[in-house]
Amino acid sequence: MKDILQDIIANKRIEVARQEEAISLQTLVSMGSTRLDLPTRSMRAALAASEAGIIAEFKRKSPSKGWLHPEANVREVLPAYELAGASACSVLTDSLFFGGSLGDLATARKVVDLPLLRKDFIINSYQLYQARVMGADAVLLIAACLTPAECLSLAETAHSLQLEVLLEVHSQQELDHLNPHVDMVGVNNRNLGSFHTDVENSFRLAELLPKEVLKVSESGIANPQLIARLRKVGYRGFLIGETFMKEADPGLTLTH
Ligand code: IGP
Repeated sequence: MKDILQDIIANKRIEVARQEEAISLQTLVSMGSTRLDLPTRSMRAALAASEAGIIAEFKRKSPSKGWLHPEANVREVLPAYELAGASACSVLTDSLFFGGSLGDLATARKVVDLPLLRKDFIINSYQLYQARVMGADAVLLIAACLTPAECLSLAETAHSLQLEVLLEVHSQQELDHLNPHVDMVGVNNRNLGSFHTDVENSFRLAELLPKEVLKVSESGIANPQLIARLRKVGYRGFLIGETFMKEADPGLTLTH
């Protein structure tokens, strides 16, 4: 079976090329100049300071689960996440596979004060500028989509735009993507190629992660007991989407 990640990346290359054709980098930067002058919020600091460390994700659908919440509205869900005590929010901006948009990110910026993560498949620097202009504070770089050299160059550019970098790894080998511009490392419990999800992956990799970097566990997190166990082995951030988004009222689930 062809790995879904290859399809996602192939589509992403076409999508970003089209976007760049429609709005050049120069135009994007001049349109976003007011935003570019504003400071960003530190997601790393918010997670380090919190006893809970929840990064609550806005995700309408996923390739593995299909539609979770087609009608979900950023204007309702994000303020509810904030009220319920989330430390940060993640907004999926991929449209074809996850039903999101950059508009969702821009709306998110208007309705909450929390640090915002642009969650997408970032393959070139144009997407970093988009993230910054639309109001993101941090970006996800996925090791499985990038070479270590690409990852370094994107992380440098992200930092030059005051965006923090969350590097996502799934295996020990991918730790070769670590570089000094990585602020947080996320261990994805889901294999993006096969969708197999196993939270033990975070436990397996915990001791191999560098001490100084803030550790995030991603995907398949469904109960507070698991979060307590993950905290014991050093994780300070917990990226949760499906558990919240499959409910009628995603924000409410976070309080229970
Ligand atoms: C959230 P879950 O199982 O709680 O919905 O997972 C998040 O970790 C997941 O959406 C994710 C993701 C990604 C999505 C992790 N890495 C990369 C798209 C791209």
